[in-house]
Amino acid sequence: MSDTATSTVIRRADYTPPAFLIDSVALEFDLVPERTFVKSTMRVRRNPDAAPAARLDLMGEALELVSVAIDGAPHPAHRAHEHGLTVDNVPDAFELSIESVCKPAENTTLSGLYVSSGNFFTQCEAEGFRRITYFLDRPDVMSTYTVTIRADKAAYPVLLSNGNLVEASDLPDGRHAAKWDDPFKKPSYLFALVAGKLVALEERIRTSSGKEKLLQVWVEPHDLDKTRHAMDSLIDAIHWDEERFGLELDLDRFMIVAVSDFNMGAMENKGLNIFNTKYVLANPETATDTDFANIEAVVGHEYFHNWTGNRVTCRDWFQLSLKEGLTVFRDQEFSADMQGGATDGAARAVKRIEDVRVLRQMQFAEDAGPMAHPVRPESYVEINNFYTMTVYEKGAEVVRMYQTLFGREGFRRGMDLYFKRHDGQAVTCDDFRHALADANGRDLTQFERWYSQAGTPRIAVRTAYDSAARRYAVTLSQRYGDAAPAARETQKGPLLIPFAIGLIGRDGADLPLRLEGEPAAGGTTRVLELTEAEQTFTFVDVEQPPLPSLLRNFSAPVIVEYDYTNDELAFLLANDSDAFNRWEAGQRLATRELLALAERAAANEPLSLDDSVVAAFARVLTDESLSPAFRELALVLPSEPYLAEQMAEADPAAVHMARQFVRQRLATALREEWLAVYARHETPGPFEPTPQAAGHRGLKNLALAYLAELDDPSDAIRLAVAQYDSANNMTDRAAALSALLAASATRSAAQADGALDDFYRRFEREPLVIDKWFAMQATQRGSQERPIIDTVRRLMGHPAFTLRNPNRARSLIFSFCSGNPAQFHAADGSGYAFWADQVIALDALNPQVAARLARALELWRRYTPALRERMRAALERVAAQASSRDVREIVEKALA
Ligand code: B3K
Ligand code: ZN
Repeated sequence: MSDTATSTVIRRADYTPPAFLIDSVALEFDLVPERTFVKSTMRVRRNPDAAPAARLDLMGEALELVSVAIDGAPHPAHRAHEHGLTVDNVPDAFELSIESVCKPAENTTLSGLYVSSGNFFTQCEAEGFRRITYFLDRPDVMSTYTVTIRADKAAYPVLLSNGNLVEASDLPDGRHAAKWDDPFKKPSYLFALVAGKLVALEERIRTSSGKEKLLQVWVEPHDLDKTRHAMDSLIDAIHWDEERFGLELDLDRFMIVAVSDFNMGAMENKGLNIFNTKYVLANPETATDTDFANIEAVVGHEYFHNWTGNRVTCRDWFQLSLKEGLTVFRDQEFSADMQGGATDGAARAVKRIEDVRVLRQMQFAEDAGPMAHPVRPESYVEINNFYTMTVYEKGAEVVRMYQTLFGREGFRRGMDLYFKRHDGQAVTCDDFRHALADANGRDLTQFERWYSQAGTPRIAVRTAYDSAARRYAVTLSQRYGDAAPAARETQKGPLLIPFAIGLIGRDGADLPLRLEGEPAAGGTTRVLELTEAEQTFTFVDVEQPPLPSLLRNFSAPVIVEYDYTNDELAFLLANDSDAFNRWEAGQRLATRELLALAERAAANEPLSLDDSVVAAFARVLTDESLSPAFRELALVLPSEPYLAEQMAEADPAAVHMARQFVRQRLATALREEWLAVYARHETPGPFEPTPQAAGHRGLKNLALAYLAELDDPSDAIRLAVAQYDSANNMTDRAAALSALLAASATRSAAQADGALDDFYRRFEREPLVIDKWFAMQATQRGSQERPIIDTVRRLMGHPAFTLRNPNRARSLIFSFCSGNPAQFHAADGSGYAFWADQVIALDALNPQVAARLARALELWRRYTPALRERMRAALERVAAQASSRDVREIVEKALA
């Protein structure tokens, strides 16, 4: 094990302020791929609020030190070591100059300064700046930056950094220089540099105060025709933040740059956002409706960070959710407003359902496993492992609960106070909570538990109707389930849970709500505040026994336990005025059936599906008063991983069998309806990227997918071939290809193979589309005779495959390991052996990406005994061979 792999645990409780501050930095880069020379000149002073230190300790990694000078004179009292640079004998305030060299061309970690397609890019969050120069690389050290970049002009005509361009000049020997100045103080993780052969789509806009701003989306020249949607999304995001939060763009120019080698989605560097191409490039031929929506969301997310993250940043990395949870909440609201406006509840519910589905499938699972941690973690080994569903998605739910408690206006008051108090500062989650509390005159002490306790709360609901007194009592009790030990030790007491509820009468209409003690009835949805372990809320004047609609709009990230009958669920699915809960009722109904079927499948018993379930789905399918997007969501069965997670012992094969059985039953029983829906929701004419048109495409393609499940899939094949050939957009073309792949599981593979070849040839020059081509094959249904691991292994040898590009690695390897559970969890353990090989191979190149893949097995203890043992063996092999801190933390926690 190398020294960098030793597992030093960093604890929140150990936070101390930095002993020194760096007020300003002047960076000079001489860009050369093999050896880039960096000179950093810093104004350093002792921090009056910290204990005095004997020496200055700077972080540095993978650097070659050239020289150290203080106030212009060489300073020999220094020592470079594996983790950085120690400088002794420093005065109280001084100018520190450091010269060093880094090696971008050999940097496969994609953290720090690296080369992609011959261009230079940086990624500094969380701790990449230390791979560029020696620094106090922690978010509570905020400095102003000026950056001078020098490079060969022909090879790197465009030179970008944060802030404003203040100088550009030509140098001897075909080199040139650019100087950038960022007027805002920022932590080092927001530094960015880009250099290379790039072109930009440009727009000039005026912000609310009348100032003109330059917006640019930079890409490689052949991608310029795919930048319009990102630019439109950026403009929408700028206007939205002005309207909803009164927050204006503060720089004269705002740039987005796309890069194809990138570890995650995008990065909010001040004024110079760097994006994975996947979240920038789109036109109808290459991008699906989902891609378009994701681009809007991610462009919004990174832009919103300009205030929530950059202007007000995190004191330390334990506070990550301060910026991430809040910014995810903001991007969710942005997307909902773009989809449905502020008022169209049903359209907004579509976005809410999509977000909750991700939360429940991914975050609830994380919270039940060895990586369980609070929204504000207490410790970490490698911070990059804590960019998690909990910090992001559960964090966003925690922020949403403030808005649910205080309303939109109250939430806005809190935000305003937060910026008034903390603009320009590095602060904590407590500071945010205090701003919300003070602005609304509330004590939110108990609410802190949402930040400190891990695990998913369960709320058991009991109801009692007293017809003589016309009273309806709702008793809510909260507890954590059988949480993983990592979560259990954080659980100290009951939470403040906003629990939205409505009561539905016999005719399906909402009843007016009056709680005991209230003077009159008001409204039809009430947010109950559960603060105790158990509490009873009594509604009065209730004329008839109601059906409760619980946790409307998913008002808190919890699991609700209430025994509805199938008939009641069908009634809610048909009638609830809360669109989220209509969907939820259908999911509950399906989940219950599917889990019962999975148990039977595991015991080799015959399967059958209740007609009432088919009837409930048929009603949704044929109800033209519901939006197509909603119907699509309601007709998609709960995912296999989500179902497996609900079993006492997860059995992916049984879950797959049960889910396939229900899909086939719904396909067969409703064949005519699916065909009719397919025909009715075609979108002829020119492609329109609107949410409405996307809704039609989504429902139509779902119909196609169900038809492909029929024993005789000839209808699906006929429709899919025609759709593939005539498609004028990627949504339809990809859906047709998927349907052909699905139909090929029962029928001849000829059409599927032909379409796959055609697809590849057509899009050979579009890497993001080729990623789809790999992913579709990795996630396709297999069988005993045709295991998909064989396809995946074969595709690993395809000339277009490479482990070095994270998108490509994800498209094949991650898609198989996380997106094809029935095949990945093959009884012979072949999937796990493959997983171990790939984690180890990736670890040598890119620990961050390897660690993500490593997480695919973390829930191994939840599986059936035979699978569990095979998973353990694979984990142990990785534990013995992995060298990075990133992967070791994951596998060691899994095995502990
Ligand atoms: N803040 C970045 C994530 C950085 C991840 C570092 N491993 C993107 C975002 O959440 O906006
Ligand atoms: Zn973010």
